[in-house]
Amino acid sequence: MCVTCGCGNDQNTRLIEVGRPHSHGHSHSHSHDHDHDHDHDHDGHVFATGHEYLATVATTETLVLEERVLAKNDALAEANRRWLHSRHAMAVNLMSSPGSGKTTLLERTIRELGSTLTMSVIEGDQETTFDAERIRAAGAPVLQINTGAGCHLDAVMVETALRTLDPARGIVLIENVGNLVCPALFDLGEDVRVVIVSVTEGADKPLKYPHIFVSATVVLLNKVDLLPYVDFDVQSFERDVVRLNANAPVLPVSATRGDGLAAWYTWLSRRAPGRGSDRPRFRDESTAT
Ligand SMILES: Nc1nc2c(ncn2[C@@H]2O[C@H](COP(=O)(O)OP(=O)(O)OP(=O)(O)O)[C@@H](O)[C@H]2O)c(=O)[nH]1
Ligand SMILES: [Zn+2]
Ligand SMILES: [Zn+2]
Repeated sequence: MCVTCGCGNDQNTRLIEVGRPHSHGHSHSHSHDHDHDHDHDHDGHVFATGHEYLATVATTETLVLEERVLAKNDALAEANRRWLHSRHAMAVNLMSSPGSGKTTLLERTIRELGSTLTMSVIEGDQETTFDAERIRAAGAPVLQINTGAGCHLDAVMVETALRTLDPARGIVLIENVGNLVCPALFDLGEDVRVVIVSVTEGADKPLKYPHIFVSATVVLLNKVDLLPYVDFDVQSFERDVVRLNANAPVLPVSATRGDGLAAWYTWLSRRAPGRGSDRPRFRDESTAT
């Protein structure tokens, strides 16, 4: 269950190796027990009463549950990070709204940087293996996680995926479920958080959804090829990102036309294990001579 929005059911999560036949480990029964109290007064406020009352009385319990779920997730994420570092690999968590261009950016990055940087991919979507098939065609090892009703990936899902993927030294790119809200709360064991916004979404996103920007390592502004056709104030977007997180550079890119991708490749390559000067210092290296 997502502690942010209360949706989802982890039992429906599926791990799929694209290209191999798979069987469903669960039945597709979708009958729900839905016996809430609906004290409708039929004045048009049809979702009131039962849910609002439950929300009030459950606040304390929800907060305790939220803390426990997140603490457990954080511990597992730390274990994922250590496991990756022990094999000279690191994870990059890509987060955005649906359709901002995560898979397009990954496809192009794999095609254009794959000869100099070892990359593998974990794809997160509620349903389908569409994205994993695109990544496979681009030439990288990939594993698809389908979260069912889940709105984000978590450290348990990534741990399972990592053990199946068995990534080599290099970078594991994790495309999170398209959602600008819940993924922000869940550390997956990554060293780098990439937040992607496309210019068609509007420049107000940092102020409306601040949490994901506060935790970003870098912000990519995608689809800049469409700037002539949309009302998007790049300067105010950049100003708002800096206000929330002065450490996260904003890189304007077009994943389809190629604008700004050289800067993205340089930024990413510098952070890869065994490269550049400002890459993360891994514990097993800091003691090495
Ligand atoms: N014009 C333009 N279109 C783009 C760009 N990047 C991606 N697109 C288009 O945007 C649409 C969505 O791209 P995806 O890469 O599938 O987006 P996504 O973030 O992976 O989507 P989800 O996995 O559904 O969350 C596709 O039609 C892409 O071709 C870009 O830089 N410019
Ligand atoms: Zn959620
Ligand atoms: Zn995608």
